[in-house]
Amino acid sequence: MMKTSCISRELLPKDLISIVKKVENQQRISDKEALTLFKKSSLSLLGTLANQIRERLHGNKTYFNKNIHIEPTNICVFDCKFCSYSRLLSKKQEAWEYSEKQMLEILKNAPKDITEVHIVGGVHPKMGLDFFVSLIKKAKEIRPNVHVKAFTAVELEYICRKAKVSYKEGLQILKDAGQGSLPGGGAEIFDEKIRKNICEDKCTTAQWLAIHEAAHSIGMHSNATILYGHIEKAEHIIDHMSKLRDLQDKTAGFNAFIPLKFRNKNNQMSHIKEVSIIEDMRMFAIARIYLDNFKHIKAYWPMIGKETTQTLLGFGVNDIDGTIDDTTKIYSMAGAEDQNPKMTTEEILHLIKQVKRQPIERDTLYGVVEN
Ligand code: V47
Ligand code: SF4
Repeated sequence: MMKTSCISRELLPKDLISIVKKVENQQRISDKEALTLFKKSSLSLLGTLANQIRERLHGNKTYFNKNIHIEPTNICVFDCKFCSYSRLLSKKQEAWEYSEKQMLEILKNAPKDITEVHIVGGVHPKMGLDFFVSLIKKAKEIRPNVHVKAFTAVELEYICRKAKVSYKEGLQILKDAGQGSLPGGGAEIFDEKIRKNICEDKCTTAQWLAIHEAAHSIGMHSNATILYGHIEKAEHIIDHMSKLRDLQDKTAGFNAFIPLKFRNKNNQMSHIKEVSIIEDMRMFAIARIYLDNFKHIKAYWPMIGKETTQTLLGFGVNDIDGTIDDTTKIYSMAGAEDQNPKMTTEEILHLIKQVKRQPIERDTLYGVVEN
């Protein structure tokens, strides 16, 4: 039965009426309809629709976890124009390269109650499949109950190519070693032209999708991201989400969609102005409306900032990632406000409660953690 709408039809442009009706009736909207909605609707309409969906799926619940990041190296064979963090092999100033022992030390010293370690870094020719299999096995010996979410499709494409194994074989070897799931990085923008412009030498759209499909086929879940707010247009955002929605229809293996806002400090795209919070709210809201087969929309607070994260909880977001414990450099080097990202559990609870939402601690796969 159709729910009584709280959106006044008289105020809507004609071409939006049928689209709004569809969203309110929980019907899927087409790419064309999504584009019209994204381009033409007011911020308040997008927000109202996204929040209706968020509250239908999750009520006031807002998920977070207790996690740390390990970034094995910032040396990278690729040269993405938006990246502030990587150092080419030839340019080693400000570069780091942890040994296995150092990374295991980080894990040993991490707070006792973390449930996840997120391992992502640059693509280093010396860090191959064997190196990571050994790291994961030892990490699981030290902290058997900590979920290992590791390696973007960009790293995995390189690791599997070097090891001469298929994506499925490579992923199975990592799974057997103890890896639990994949993060969503490396997706950037799937449109071939824009991708070529901002990150031409790393894994292609088809490879990114194939790696996530292979992971899902062996029972490993993953996340998906988009890098927005640079040279892309609304069309590219919808096209990107369309490819994800199609794959999710096929595999149901994605947990969360995470829009990542382009930050412009210290990279080759510094001349591009960062978008405003209005664009952030529009991006997250259209994601919530369009991706009807994604359960979770995540705002990654170290990147977008704590106050914007709170605002986004009214624009479709129901997950804010974790406590982090000052273990990531990707965003601080790109100019994010928080130069030492960490939150205590009390701070994360306060952040969520302050906007009258209900904090729920989750594990990586969205099981509720009872304390
Ligand atoms: O793929 C790099 C992005 C991503 C910049 O799955 C930048 O739970 C903005 O994917 N401005 C890696 N973004 C991080 C990532 C991630 C983070 C947290 C949680 C999860 C998850 C995934 O960081 C890269 C790229 O899109 N990135 N440089 C920049 N200047
Ligand atoms: Fe390397 Fe990732 Fe930076 Fe691209 S975004 S240069 S793949 S570390």
